[in-house]
Amino acid sequence: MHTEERTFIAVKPDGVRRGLIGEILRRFEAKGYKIIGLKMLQVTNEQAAAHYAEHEGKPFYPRLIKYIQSGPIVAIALKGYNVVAGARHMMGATDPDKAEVGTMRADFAQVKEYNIVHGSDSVESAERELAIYFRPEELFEGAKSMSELVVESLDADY
Ligand code: IDP
Ligand code: MG
Repeated sequence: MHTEERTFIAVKPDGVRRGLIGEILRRFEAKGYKIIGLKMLQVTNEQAAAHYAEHEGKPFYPRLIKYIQSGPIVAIALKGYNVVAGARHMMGATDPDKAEVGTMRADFAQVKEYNIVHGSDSVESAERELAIYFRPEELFEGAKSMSELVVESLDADY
C-alpha cells in the first residue's frame, strides 16, 4: 500500500532575503503537495546544532551554522506521496552548478554555501527535523481539502 510521507523544508536565510518565499511555496503547492505547517523563525543555537548534527566536524560546519542563523528562515512541513524524494528532486543538487536546470537551486542560486532551500533526505530525517522546528499541534494533518469541503457543502441538508 502506498502511504503519504511528511518532509521538512526550509527557505534558508538567503532565500528569504532574496524574496523567494512565495516562489518556493508556489512550486511545492503547484506540484500538489499539501502544506501542513508553516512559520517564519530565527533558528536558535540548539536547533542549528540538532538540524546539522550529521555535518559536525566537517570543514564547512562553522559557516553552515552561521549561515542558517544569519536571518529568519521559513519552516515548511509538506505532506504527500513520495514527498521526501520528490521535494529534493524539485530543489536539485546541493551545488547549484550541478543541479538540473529547472530546479530551484539551479534557477535561483549560484554556490552551495547559499543554496536557498533545505529539504530532508529521508523519511527518518524528515521526522527528526520536523520535531526540531514544529510542535505536534502546529502540524495540521487533518485539514480538509477544498474538494472535500465542496462535496460536503453540496451534500448539506438545508
Ligand atoms: P543538502 O542540503 O543538499 O542535503 P548536505 O550535504 O546535507 O546537502 O549539506 C547541508 C548544507 O550544507 C547544504 O545545503 C549547504 O548549504 C551546505 N554545504 C554542503 N556542502 C558544502 C560545502 O562543501 N561547502 C559549503 N557548504 C556546504
Ligand atoms: Mg542534507
